[in-house]
Amino acid sequence: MSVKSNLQIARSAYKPKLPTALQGPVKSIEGAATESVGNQSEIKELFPNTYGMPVVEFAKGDSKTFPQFNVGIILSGGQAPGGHNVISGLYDGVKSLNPNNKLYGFLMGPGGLVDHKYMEITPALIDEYRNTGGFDIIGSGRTKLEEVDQFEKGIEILRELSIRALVIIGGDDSNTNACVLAEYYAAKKYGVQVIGCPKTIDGDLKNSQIETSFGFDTACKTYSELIGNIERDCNSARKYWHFIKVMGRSASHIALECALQTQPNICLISEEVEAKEQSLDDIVSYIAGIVAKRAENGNNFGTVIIPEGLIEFVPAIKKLIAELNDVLATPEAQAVSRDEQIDFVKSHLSSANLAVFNSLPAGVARQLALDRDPHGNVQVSLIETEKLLSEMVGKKLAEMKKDGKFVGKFSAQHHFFGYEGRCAAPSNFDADYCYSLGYNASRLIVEGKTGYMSVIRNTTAPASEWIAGGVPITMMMNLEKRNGKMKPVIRKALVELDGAPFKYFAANRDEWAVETAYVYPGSIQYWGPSEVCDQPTKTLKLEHNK
Ligand code: FBP
Repeated sequence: MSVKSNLQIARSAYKPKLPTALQGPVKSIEGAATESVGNQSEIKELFPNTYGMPVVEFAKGDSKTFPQFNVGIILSGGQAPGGHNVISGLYDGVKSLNPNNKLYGFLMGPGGLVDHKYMEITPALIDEYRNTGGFDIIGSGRTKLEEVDQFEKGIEILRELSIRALVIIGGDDSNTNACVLAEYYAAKKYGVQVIGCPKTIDGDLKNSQIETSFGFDTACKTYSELIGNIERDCNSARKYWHFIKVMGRSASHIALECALQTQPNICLISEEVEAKEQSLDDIVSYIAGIVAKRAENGNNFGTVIIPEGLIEFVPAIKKLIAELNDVLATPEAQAVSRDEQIDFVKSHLSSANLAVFNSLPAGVARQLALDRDPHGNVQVSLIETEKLLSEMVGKKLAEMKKDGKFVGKFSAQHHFFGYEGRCAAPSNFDADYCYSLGYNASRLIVEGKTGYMSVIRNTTAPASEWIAGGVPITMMMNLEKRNGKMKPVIRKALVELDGAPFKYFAANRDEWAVETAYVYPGSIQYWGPSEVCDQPTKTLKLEHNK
């Protein structure tokens, strides 16, 4: 029998808050026809049945009765705090429409749909998981749902279980796949709706309609607690520079939010590195310069936050990765054995990219050349950028010492915070937000929507004032190159250098570099004063001028 912690027991009684509009029967208010964010004619041609649909907002409506229906749910991709609350919100939502409705969970991600592995979500099961972190209720996976065979295998089980709608909880790639599936089922008139839910700790699934992806809040608060603890240790011992890499495969939202919360001496932002066309040497010189400046004041310690995706944003390395992706996508590359792949890749790179490839430490070059996730992304979480940078900074400082430009000591510690935060018990924000997203999805289903993402807005206001509705997924799409081919994908939201969060950081970072201006956020609190328990991220507040 599993034993629960006292916190888990107390937390299971928490009743997530819902927007007022969802607390009872709803009516939907539809806006004007929409357009995709880019490549409008191509996206329209690819999605003839789901393109151009209006944005939908829910308001209080009249009570109605609904015939019984069943719903399926899939957790896709990396874990994010609050996934269980999306499921409990959806469960409560579909039961509120008709108590005989059933919710089925497909096991271990989209693969569960294809392989017909599922379980019914029962009242006892859902009660075990309310307000808990993790995706373990049904498991998650990264199978890419994109082949007609998979869609056809899916419809077999959806029909067998009389499932009317499938909810896919995922990031940009998984929601792109949800949209492709929605379009396919609509084109075939299979009568199954597909609804997406914006998940990812990375925070890069946001746009004019989606304010934040769920899990970002809790993950950032968890990492910020740990970074604050390290800062305090570092300010106590005064002998180490801590190089802390934080997750976020591509965008630097997590690094930036953690910096806003903890005020480290240095935080690198990948998007700025790219915009300023910085080389690895430029980055190393910047860090070494700050280490030297602090040493002049007798401060041989500090903290550096490094976004996980940094290496991909260094322009020379980005060019190399783009060519590697093209080379690896060819049938010849796929026929080559893994042992021979590095030699194959080297013999197919242009001379400029080969020079960059050869200049990288062997382990980093190997990671860039070989390991891809099923969506074709470089697995940046496996690249030890924090060690690479501290080693290079150490070398630079040794040279500076010879020239009398560095007078201190440099000793580094390394950390990588990623998995530590992805399954944390959701903060009040994520618990409420996720529950609302799931509950809201049930309303999109009875409104007959497909190819929509469940969306909750106005999230810097109290939950009762949140705005609930749906946005057509095609509206967020454009064409991008993936695995060597142009594909319709949801546009990833990177850190905007003219956005308020980055501007605030940039205006303060020089002071934080030299001063020891650390902030210690402490652990997530679930009970207590609202300014401690119910605050959204600093990113969200700055973006909304709060
Ligand atoms: P999602 O985009 O699927 O939410 O996952 C994001 C992420 O947590 C990244 O931050 C990280 O690079 C990656 O997953 C790690 O993947 P894995 O869980 O497969 O190790």
